[in-house]
Amino acid sequence: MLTMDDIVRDGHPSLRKVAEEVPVPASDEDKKTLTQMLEFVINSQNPEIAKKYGLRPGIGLAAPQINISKRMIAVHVQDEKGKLYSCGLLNPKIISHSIERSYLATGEGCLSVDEAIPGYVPRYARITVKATDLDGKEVKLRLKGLPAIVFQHEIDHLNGIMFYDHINKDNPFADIEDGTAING
Ligand code: UDB
Ligand code: ZN
Repeated sequence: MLTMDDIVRDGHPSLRKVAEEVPVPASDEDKKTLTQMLEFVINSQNPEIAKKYGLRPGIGLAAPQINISKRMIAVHVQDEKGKLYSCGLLNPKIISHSIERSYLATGEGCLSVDEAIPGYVPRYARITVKATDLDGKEVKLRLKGLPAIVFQHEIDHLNGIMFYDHINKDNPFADIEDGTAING
């Protein structure tokens, strides 16, 4: 199983590369990697397993974070109504988005960043994502709230972008225009 030791930290070149598209249907190896990534996020939210292996409770993970420069992400997160988004996806792409923004009221963190970096991270409030799932099926997801934020954070990793790249350098907590705060 994957643990925090498998996750590369800020400064590692993998986090700044544009990751490669994954050929579909996925190879057994790519499917195995993606399944392990999804297992990691699920395990990390299990208090007993997280404590035993010292895992931070993650809601998403991108392949470049385990030093694999391929366009794969895993997400395990609930929206405000308790609807669970639990999936491993290949080649996720934002095909449309709102003009309206949203941001986590607490700011963001990252499994690859050990220190806290304060500030608002502006995201699109609503996105539509197209991707291939672990069964090789094409999926289209319409997302808002926390799930929309997680998908944007993970897809950024596939493009070598870190959350703090989006923080206003002069005033980290500057008002986000057309932005709604989300209380994760
Ligand atoms: C996380 N978790 O998993 F708003 F119930 C973060 C860590 C880095 C703090 C573990 C997180 O934000 N949990 C959370 C947030 C809420 C409500 C709630 C739980 N990531 C994943 C990551 O680094 N992926 O690359 C960072 C998140 C910041 C915004 C979305 C992903
Ligand atoms: Zn991250």
